[in-house]
Amino acid sequence: MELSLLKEEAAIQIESSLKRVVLIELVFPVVLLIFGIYHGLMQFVYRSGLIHESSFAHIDYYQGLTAHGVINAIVFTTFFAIAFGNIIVRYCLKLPLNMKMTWASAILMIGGTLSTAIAIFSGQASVLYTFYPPLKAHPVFYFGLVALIVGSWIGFFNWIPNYLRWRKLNPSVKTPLAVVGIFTSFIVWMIATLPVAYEVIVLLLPWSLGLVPTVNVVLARTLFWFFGHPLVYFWILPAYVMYYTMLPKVAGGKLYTDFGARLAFMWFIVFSSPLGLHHQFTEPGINSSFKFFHSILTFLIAFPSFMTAFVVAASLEYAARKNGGSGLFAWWKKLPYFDSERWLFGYLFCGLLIFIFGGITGIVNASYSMNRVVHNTAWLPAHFHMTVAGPVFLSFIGMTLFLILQLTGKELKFKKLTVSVPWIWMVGIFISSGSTFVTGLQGMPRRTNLGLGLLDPSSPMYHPEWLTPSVIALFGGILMTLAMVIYFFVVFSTLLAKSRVKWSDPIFLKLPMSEVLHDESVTWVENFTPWIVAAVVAVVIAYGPPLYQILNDKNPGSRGFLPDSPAAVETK
Ligand code: HAS
Repeated sequence: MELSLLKEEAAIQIESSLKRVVLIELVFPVVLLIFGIYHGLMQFVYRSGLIHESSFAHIDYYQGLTAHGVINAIVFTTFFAIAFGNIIVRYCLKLPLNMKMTWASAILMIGGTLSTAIAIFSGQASVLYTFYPPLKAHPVFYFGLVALIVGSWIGFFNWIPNYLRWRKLNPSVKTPLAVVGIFTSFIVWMIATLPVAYEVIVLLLPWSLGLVPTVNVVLARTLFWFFGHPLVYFWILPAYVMYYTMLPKVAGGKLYTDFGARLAFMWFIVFSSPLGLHHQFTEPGINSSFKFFHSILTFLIAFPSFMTAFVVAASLEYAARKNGGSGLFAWWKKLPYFDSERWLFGYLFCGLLIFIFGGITGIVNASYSMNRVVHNTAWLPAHFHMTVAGPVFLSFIGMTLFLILQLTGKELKFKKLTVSVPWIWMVGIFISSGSTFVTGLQGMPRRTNLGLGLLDPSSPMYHPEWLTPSVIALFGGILMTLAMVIYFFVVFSTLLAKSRVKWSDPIFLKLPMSEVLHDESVTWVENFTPWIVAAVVAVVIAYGPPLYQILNDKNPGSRGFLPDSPAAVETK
């Protein structure tokens, strides 16, 4: 990043132990991403009808899809959130972290990831990233997930004493906005992971170990989506931290309003969780009035994102005008879109552009009646590639590279190539998701190896009208893969290059932290407690009645299944 951009920033000396652990938390998932991205490309290949096989290179379609989802959406995001949180909390509160806890968290997460990976790559956990029953995985898969989640809890708990100490030392100062954002993300994570921990430990593990013959599918899936939707806000909130606290600075301006950002974060705490039934509109065994209630609540969670759109756009306008922009629209020209000294801008900005469409399509999904048209169709992966693979993924890979440079003291190699990554990725997403939105509306199913029937000319199920859009989607997927090949090339050649500093030299960290244009003081958005209490109340109201219904239904339970057979597998 341009040195002048970081010139006025406070430099915080980072303990070498923290440097090591954060680098591991950043680089380890990037290495796994190589597999995650490869299996993403293979999804496009299978789904374009290019091959008519159930596996490729000894990896089955569902095995590859599971690897793709688990690595990209669960492992990469959780590791990044912890690494970024460690850095934000250390940098903004200026208090050293308890390193034993930091390492314990990282080791548990790595161990968990490896055991999950063993289960997936040995073909014993082809259950997709949603892992909901009756698909059944090897116990090692579930143990791995538990370790990953518990490791992330430890990472979060480790920040709390520092926060409380900082509050004592600075009683009349507002908590730094970036810390508020990271804590919001992990408060949402805590609320979300409790039901999924129950699902995995109490329902799935005993079933997978053969201790009980059947599992309550409706209960398990309800607990999963109790986790699954707030999970998406756990993903997006670190990106929002960057949009509010760093993007304005990188663009050359200031954050437009501090109050707007804090209100958005607090709103996420309350409304991220009580709405997961919008993933289960078609699920039998849940009263439709509960589903309709969750549909209404879902519209409330779009509010902080709409607000973010306005606050970030206003901050960008301020930056562009400071850069010499003028006029009603002409100021857009004055943002550093392709500035190789401010390469981080493209990673954040392209994500925002993609998210406009991810957000609109989310609102379509949430509308109870329209959901009937798109549920379980190709529309869904198009939606989530414009959310988790848009703003989340681009901001995370951008910040990963930024932190690697800061922590190693290395110079960025191939700046122009670095700038090109988010733009190529964005074009790839627009092409691939654009055409899958269309086929989704025509009823093309998601999570399906289309080459085995629907896109096989020799099959009676052949849908010739889906061929062209699917090949266009494949082209988009190839562009996305190209962007990532460039990204890996930049990251690894930077990592392997000679450093300006010795490994043992002290590291002084500088983050591009934006000043605030309107620094309002509004006390009711400056305290977590009332918002957490409101979140618990909202969860009880939204989930109490459906859970009561599910638990009181006479549910025979289900035996385990594998994705390629309609017959149950025997439980021992
Ligand atoms: Fe979603 C399914 C509804 C947001 C991820 N979602 C999914 C799945 C994933 C996912 C992974 O109601 C699939 C799960 C599965 O495997 O089955 N989603 C929503 C709604 C929102 C939403 C209402 N989703 C996200 C985010 C995700 C994500 C964020 C990941 C990070 N989603 C649903 C529903 C389903 C669903 C249903 C289930 C459907 C089904 O049938 O299964 C909202 O939070 C979206 C609000 C967002 C906005 C956009 C704001 C725009 C911004 C950009 C501004 C740009 C600027 C640039 C400033 C309102 C902030 C300036 C440039 C200019 C040119 C002005």
